[in-house]
Amino acid sequence: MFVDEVDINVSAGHGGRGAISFRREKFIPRGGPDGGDGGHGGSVYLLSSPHHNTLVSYRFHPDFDAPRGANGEGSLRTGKSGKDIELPVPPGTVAYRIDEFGHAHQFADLIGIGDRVLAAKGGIGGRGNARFTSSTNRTPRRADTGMPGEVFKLRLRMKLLADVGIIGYPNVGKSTLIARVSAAKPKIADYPFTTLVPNLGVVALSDDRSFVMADVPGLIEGAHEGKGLGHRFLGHVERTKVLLHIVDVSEASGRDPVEELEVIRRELEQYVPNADTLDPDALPLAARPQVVAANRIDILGDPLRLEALREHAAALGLTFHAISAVTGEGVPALLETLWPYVQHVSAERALQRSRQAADAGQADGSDDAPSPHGGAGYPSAAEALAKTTRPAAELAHSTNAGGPERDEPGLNVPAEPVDPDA
Ligand SMILES: Nc1nc2c(ncn2[C@@H]2O[C@H](COP(=O)(O)OP(=O)(O)OP(=O)(O)O)[C@@H](O)[C@H]2O)c(=O)[nH]1
Ligand SMILES: [Mg+2]
Repeated sequence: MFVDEVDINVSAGHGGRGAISFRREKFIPRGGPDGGDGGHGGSVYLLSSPHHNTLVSYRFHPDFDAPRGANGEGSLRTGKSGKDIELPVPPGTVAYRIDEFGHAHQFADLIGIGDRVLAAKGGIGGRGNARFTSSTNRTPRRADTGMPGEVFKLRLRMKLLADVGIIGYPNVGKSTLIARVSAAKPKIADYPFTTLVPNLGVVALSDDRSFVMADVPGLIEGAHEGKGLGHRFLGHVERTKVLLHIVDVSEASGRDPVEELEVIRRELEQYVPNADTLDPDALPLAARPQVVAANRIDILGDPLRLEALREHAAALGLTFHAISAVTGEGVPALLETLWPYVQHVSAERALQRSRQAADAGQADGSDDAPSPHGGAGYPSAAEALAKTTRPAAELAHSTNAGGPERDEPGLNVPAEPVDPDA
């Protein structure tokens, strides 16, 4: 099951009580206070994990309580701290705290693998009576009870990390393309709405270049009003740097290719991002760089259909490629066209971010590190996902479980660079 949003309840552990105790030993008649401190309560952390690609497990188990700290004891023994708990989430998960009015406030964006963010802090342990000794009170009978841990309602929203988002009508060959250029194995079939949840694939180019592509379910006219699968999945291309339109130029679609492109572009314009989840520096989807690929040229009858779309794209200033996702014709050139967009936008965002940092008088040269709290300057999705100590091939293996027709989005890393011409 593909679950990209859940609400969960987290409570950190209460701090343990401090002890009230006095040293009692033979020949030491009036030993001083020796009550130890209580242990700290366990905290709750969110951890971005490459082994997770859905939030489904939280739907059925939404409550998490970290253990309390143990009470302090005599002989200055501090209570044991409660064990922290870590909740694994897919990379790209945005976390919010929900206030009493039901408003969501973002506090973390777990982009890089291994990002770990405190969600609820455990209460500190109470002080034992040994801490209260003073020159005027040698036998304090007082200790702290320990502080309560933080309790929050959290919303977790997964937003896929991809550099390139493939969009288009249903049945135009979006999944066929991602299957061709990456190790992704989405279901492909000759009917609309074959793809019901987004798929990710890592595209490897020569010279160790790679980027992540997302194939999202098809759009139709009126998607913004909820037609078809609606706009729901467009949130998953919000992080992309470039959008790739796939347009079926063959006669098979029964549509005019120019009109098809225009419908999708209008749908992008109508897309209203969820204001509290959108990277404030991100361009609206309709203003993102867009590349147009005319697909199914292998079965194209009337070449004028292709030329009309080519001219239309040129008039819009969009880069255009004619491809066949089935035969691979034109695909390598398309991937090479996408690469500079992936690079260029990263560089632009990094520049923008260093300017902001300079403006804030805090340029520190460490700007390239991905911030767990989001903002501009994402690392490329491939970089973020590659921030793991495990080899890529193992990553592919572990995240690709479920067979070719699985329902989950997969991160599919080919062990060898894929030659789209092969
Ligand atoms: N001849 C030809 N057929 C293609 C090409 N690309 C895709 N197809 C076929 O078109 C059909 C639909 O392909 P999909 O990749 O499932 O299309 P999709 O855009 O992912 O469709 P949805 O998931 O429903 O949105 C399949 O039968 C593919 O084999 C192409 O370049 N040439
Ligand atoms: Mg598909």
